[in-house]
Amino acid sequence: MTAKIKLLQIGQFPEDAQNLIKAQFNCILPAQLDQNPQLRTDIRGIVTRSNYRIPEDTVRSLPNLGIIATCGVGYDGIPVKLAHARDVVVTNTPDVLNSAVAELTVGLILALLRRLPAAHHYVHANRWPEGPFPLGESLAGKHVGIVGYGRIGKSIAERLSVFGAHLAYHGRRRQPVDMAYQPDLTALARDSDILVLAAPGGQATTHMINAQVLSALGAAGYLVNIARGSLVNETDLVNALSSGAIAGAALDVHAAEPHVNQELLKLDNVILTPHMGSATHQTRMAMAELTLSNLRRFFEGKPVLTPVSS
Ligand code: 8YV
Repeated sequence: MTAKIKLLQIGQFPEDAQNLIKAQFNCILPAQLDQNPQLRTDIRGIVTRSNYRIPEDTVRSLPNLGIIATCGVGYDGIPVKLAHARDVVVTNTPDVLNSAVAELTVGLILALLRRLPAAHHYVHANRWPEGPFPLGESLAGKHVGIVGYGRIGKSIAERLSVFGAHLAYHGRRRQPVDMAYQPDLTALARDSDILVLAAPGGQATTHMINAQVLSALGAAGYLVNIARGSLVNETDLVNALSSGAIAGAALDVHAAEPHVNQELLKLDNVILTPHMGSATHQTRMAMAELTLSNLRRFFEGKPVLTPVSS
């Protein structure tokens, strides 16, 4: 029986996905590598998750590294240029998670507009006899601006159109789609009731949501972030939420995961979830299987299924 190929595993995987990967590869954890540096020459690949950062020194320290496979669509935590310069293949898992992330986005929007967490606690605290819970807002007829119109942005738009929302998008370039394109982010915020962030993380989008954009979104506006915490200047967001410059926000992603900005915890007009956009059994298994397919094909000398190009 041939020895399993050794991979450096960065990040924890859900149990079912972890078992799938360990059945086919020998997963070495960073702590093991620190204790046994001689293992570095044995490591042929890195398997990771998209919300983990891989230091450039890690890539440089593995002389026989051939592939970095991330279980997730985002690769802003991977030094892709360095990897490619060293002829290391990088793969991600696009498309298989579009529906799950889009579904959560719709859920967060409805939770904000209808104040579902507060309504739940109102009944649980036996406060209903005090009188009816305050009226909420309809999604039908709302103007929703989508920032980042890639695979996930498109999946979100498909679902929101069914709810009768009016849609527009902002991105690096106009796309051949039947939807209003707004090249100016502040203008999109001004014209939106709800601003949904679906753009990739990275230097180009860091803090793209700042005090100016939030002011344009306005006192009746809502911000929803299911992309990356880095897109939002959280200090500006806390100020906007605290002052009423915007009505509310729902954040599934955060600047310093798994730690959340403590100022946000003091506010009652923000919904916070733990980076769970793709966190369904079905989706995470599909992501793990695609990650494994990429790894297997690479080591069999075949083209990987979903290479990262840039
Ligand atoms: C999480 C995501 O990274 O796919 C992404 O880019 O942000 C999410 O799916 C998840 O932890 C992936 O394993």
